[in-house]
Amino acid sequence: MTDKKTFYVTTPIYYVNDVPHLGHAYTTVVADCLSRFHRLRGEEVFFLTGTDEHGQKVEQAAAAAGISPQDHCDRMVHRFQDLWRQLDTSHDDFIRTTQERHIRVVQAILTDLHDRGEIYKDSYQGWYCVPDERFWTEKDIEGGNCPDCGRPVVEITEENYFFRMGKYRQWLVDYITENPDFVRPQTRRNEILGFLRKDLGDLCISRPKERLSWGVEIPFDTDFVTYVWFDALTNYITAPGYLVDEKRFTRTWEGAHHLIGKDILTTHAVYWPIMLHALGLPQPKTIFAHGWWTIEGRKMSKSLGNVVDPGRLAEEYGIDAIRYFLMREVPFGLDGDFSKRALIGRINNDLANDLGNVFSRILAMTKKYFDGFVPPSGSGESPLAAQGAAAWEEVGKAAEKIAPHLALAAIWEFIGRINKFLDDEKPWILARDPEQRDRLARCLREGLEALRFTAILLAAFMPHTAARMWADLGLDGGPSLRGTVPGWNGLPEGGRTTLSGPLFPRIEEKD
Ligand code: ME8
Repeated sequence: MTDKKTFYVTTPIYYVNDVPHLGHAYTTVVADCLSRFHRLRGEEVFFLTGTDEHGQKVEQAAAAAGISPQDHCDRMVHRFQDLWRQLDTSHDDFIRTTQERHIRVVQAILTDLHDRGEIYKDSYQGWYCVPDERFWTEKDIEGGNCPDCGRPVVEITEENYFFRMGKYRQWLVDYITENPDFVRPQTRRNEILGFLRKDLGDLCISRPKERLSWGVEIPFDTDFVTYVWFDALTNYITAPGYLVDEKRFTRTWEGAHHLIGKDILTTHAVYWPIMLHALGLPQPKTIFAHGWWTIEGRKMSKSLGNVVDPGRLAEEYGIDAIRYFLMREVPFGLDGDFSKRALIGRINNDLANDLGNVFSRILAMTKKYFDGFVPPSGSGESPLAAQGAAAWEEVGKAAEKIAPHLALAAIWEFIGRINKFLDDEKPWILARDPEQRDRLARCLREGLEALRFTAILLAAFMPHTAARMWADLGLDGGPSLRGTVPGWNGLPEGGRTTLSGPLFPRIEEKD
């Protein structure tokens, strides 16, 4: 038996204290589309998301609420879990850094690296902001003051543990240079290579418990806890079974793709690869850092009161419309701006006009001229089959490249072809002439077949819409392939179609 490689995709594990917003939903939705696409092709998939639960902010928020940090995390984690349920994301696992399975792995890694001399103890000099309880380095502080709150900082020297990261700088430069798809897109790859031109210091990976106690305890020195990033990054190997199920781990890890925002590029493209390398583990296939969403041209922030709740948005406009907008509006990797106006524009033009219209036109004519029954396929060639196959191929290439905008562009090109086919054939005119009955049957049959094919193309990106199309076409189950590519002529003759309402009603723009 051969072990098939798994397509493994991760999102960042989000800070449990944050209110989930559109930015978090973005990364998770793209990971969901990729997962669904690879599953549709019959591949083994592992899709991981979760929450980052240790650190000072959690400790402080719990203290303010008068509860233990663990109770605080247990309360907060639901906000993410509920949102993913509401958005119907298909993750296979949800990891929390406070879980026993994770703590065990973090401690095992620390012990392993310490035993091999990759971690050492040293004294550390820095500038401490007492009211903020935060450490700063010499280059952070501004005129002797905290860069965050502006109050004076004090110089502190304390003992800490360090990871020998600096000696791997050249190794990492060579690895990134030899593996052009490792850090993506190209702009981020260049950014990291630029960052690595300077000397790389060792990484302080501990905090004394007197300063921070809410963290994973260092197993060989219980006066310390682990620095949050060392703990957080490890989640990516805990979940697929590192040190617990080596077979599953190896099979999954070989196909790892990390999706992140550009805000956390250095931790993922410098710290993490070096941690893995020092552990003797292979690198993930890709670290893809996408761009940043602003809202109506402004940074999303609590103080501006413009934080977009994706759950509310989905209630108002539908999950699939939001998914479509996020993926189509901006090429994955670039920054984007969200506005209601742009969202409504996409819904009215692309979803209601292009997709919705072609769907209702074909089903309405099938009802009118064939009482809703699928006409026989007849002989002769299928004018749209080759274009459908080409769209499928483009979608596959786009998924490989992690370019969901290109996948949707290819699908919409196909939808345009179907609309054009109807405009050329003019079934409403054919219907007036009884001698053209066969041609009318062939035309509508072709249109229905193209809609079935479109449902398959859309299944990973807009799963609810695809399922609804599938059901209205009188098909059982959900959109699926026969084999590894979707065939043409999958509609059973005599099947009964229904049009249960518009796929995407137009939205009136309010001023
Ligand atoms: O950084 N536009 O968690 P976090 C696009 N716990 N994406 C955005 C965004 C925006 N405006 N805002 C947030 C952490 N994101 C760490 C990660 S991983 C081992 C530890 C998304 O809650 C984007 O994916 O701050 C970004 O990288 C992530 O949320 C940051 O989430």
